[in-house]
Amino acid sequence: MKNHSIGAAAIALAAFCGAGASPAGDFQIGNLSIAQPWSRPTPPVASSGVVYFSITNRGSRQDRLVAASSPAAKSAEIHESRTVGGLMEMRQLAVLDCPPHATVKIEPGGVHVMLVGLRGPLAPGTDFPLTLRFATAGELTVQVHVSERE
Ligand SMILES: [Cu+2]
Repeated sequence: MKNHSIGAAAIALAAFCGAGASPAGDFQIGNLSIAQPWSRPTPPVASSGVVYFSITNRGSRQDRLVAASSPAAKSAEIHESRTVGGLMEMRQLAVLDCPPHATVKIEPGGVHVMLVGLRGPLAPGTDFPLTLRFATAGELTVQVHVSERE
């Protein structure tokens, strides 16, 4: 009996975590795959954090990332870093295009999702949810893994 109920709970949890979470840290919605969302740990005083991942669009039509949000911060913005006159600056993007049959890499030095107004430090080894809203595919919540990379 006990094993039965544990099994049911595990299945329910898997269904809840939902829309195609795989052990590799990849998430699916519609024609889109979100691979390996990660974020750097932040010191206690930090008020912002940065999230990286990649979006693969296997479909034949363009989609676009239109919004992001996370309980880890007051807001989540799509930003682009670029060097202008020798200085690195960031600007906010209204949307991020995801062309058909292509992968958009959201990685250090380029486009990123900025967590503005962190509610607490991002601790190494932990995960937090990030909800991404796409114009066509809809809304998907991924788990962002906090780790040092590079
Ligand atoms: Cu930024």
